[in-house]
Amino acid sequence: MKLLEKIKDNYSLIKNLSISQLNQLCKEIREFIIEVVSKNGGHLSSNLGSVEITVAVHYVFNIPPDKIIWDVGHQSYTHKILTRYEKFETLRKYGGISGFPNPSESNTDIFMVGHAGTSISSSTGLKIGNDIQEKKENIIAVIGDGTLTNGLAFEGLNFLGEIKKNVKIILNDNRMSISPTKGALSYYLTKFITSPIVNKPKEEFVEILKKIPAIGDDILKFTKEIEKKAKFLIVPGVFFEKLGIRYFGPIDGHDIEQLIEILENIKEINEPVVLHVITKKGKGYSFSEKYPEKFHSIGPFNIKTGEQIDDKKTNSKFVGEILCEMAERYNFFVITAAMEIGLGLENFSKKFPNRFFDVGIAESNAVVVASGIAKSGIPIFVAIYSTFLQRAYDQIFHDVCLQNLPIIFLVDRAGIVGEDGPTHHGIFDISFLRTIPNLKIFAPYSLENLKETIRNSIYEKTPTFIRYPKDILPESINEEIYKESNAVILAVGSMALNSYIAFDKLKNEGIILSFIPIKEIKPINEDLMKKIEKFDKIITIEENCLSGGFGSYLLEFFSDKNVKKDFLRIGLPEVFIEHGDRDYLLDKYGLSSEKIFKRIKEFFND
Ligand SMILES: Cc1ncc(C[n+]2csc(CCOP(=O)(O)OP(=O)(O)O)c2C)c(N)n1
Repeated sequence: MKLLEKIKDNYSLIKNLSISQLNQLCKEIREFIIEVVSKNGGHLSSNLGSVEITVAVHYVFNIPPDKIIWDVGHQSYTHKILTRYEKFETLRKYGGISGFPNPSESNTDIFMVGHAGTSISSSTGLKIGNDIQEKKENIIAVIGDGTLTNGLAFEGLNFLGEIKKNVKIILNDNRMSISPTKGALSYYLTKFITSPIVNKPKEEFVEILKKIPAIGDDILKFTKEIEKKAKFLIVPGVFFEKLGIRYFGPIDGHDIEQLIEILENIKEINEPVVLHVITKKGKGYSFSEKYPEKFHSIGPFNIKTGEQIDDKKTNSKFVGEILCEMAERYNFFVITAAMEIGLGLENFSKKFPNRFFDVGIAESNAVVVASGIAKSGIPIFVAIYSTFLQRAYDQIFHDVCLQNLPIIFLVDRAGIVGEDGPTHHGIFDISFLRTIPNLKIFAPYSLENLKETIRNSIYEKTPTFIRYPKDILPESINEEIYKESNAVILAVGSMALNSYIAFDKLKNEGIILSFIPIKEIKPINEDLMKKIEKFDKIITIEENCLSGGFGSYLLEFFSDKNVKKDFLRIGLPEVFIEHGDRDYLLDKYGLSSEKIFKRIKEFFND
């Protein structure tokens, strides 16, 4: 019988396992992760790299009441297997368990997360709150080296070092973000890992740690002693130590025995601690070891060949090609925050390495660097997912729009993304952008249109945002169609095709409408307003939340002019949309062609 089967109803049983059984357990977990991710898709490489860390934390700590706070949360599959084994096969499926921590699934998930950089700050806050209530819980934050490049993580360290709360940080360092980790800090960590002083006295270090007494002031004395004896403890950790955080490591993150030994010891230290753990991204599956980037986040794949089953064309790849073409003729830069591959920029970065920057998981930095480049007079594209653009809201306001700089934002994954769920859907950008002066928002509705918009954007004189969805847009779409009707459909960007299908079907049922696909969201296109003035009924359809969206924008426009129109606004409700298949969710929330058809029909029947 598999060990996983034995412990499935009570994961605390892992505490009774021997080291060789724990190794066996890790093997079984890896196999299970590979099997499920090959069917459901997911973050394979990161999870294969963090199996031993997770098992060791569960072995040493009592969860709950002790708490693991995952940073990003994309690496929590082993934790999910231990705490909800029977549901793991439903990973990322609609109605199944999420690919990220979710407190509504289990009391061992603390925060619902998906964006990088929060674990140190939220752990510190939790500890502050717990301490005043005299709750004795260990708090362990697990953060990757990629995520450590995020500004929020630095801010968190800075505060934790000052307030000196007992938070244990496990730095899972695989030298990879999605692509190799960028930035000076990564260089610094790597340099010490590979230097001979670090490697030499590792055994000595473990011996010393073994001797740390369980409680009392002696710990401090002993840790000081460690610093004197084992040089490598001091050298690589200077960065953390200067911030007031004790540093241990680096240690092998796949050596469960060593992990347990060290965690047992640092458990007793009543101070903030960083344990620096070295892991291999994609560990234990030949394809993900070889191509950790490809398997960072992957759709269903064939286990034997490593081939992704449905490797669809995407808008991202298409945009990457347009940028390559344009770069032959124009001089411009492209900047991204750790999402080169997802944004389809691999070819661009290879062909034009001097015109491409990946700043790491640092969206606000990307935007302010772009503002400097734009100020110097060179055109610059910021390529970013809609959801992560939220991280740079103030910079868009303060450093881009207030300065009226002609930066072009390629806002990918605008709309419902699917299996990654509520932290990743990009459904708020129209709303949060459209209130800011100076900027323009475009939502191209076809590939033809997307290409034209990007090509023209280089001549824009103001901040420009071009939003496009995850699924590939149609090649082209029927342009404006005017009929003898008192109602018009205004279908925004990604919704043009589904709306057109509904429009056509309604026509067959005798409901005659006019149809206008909408590319320009902001500023309000006055020509368009003139064209639609004659219609009594206006139907807006958009893949954005209704509040603050395009429909609201028009509603405000007509209301301000005291013009009465009958409005039907179709869009997403003001809720956090769960994870699941994109088409399924579009249908559930009324944006499939069928649901659009029904809704408009009802509107006319009413
Ligand atoms: C704010 C934000 N930007 C970008 C991402 C996309 N993203 C998810 S995981 C990841 C890499 C994380 O690297 P690391 O922390 O080193 O973990 P690893 O996957 O290597 O284990 C990125 C960039 C995100 N989740 N949040």
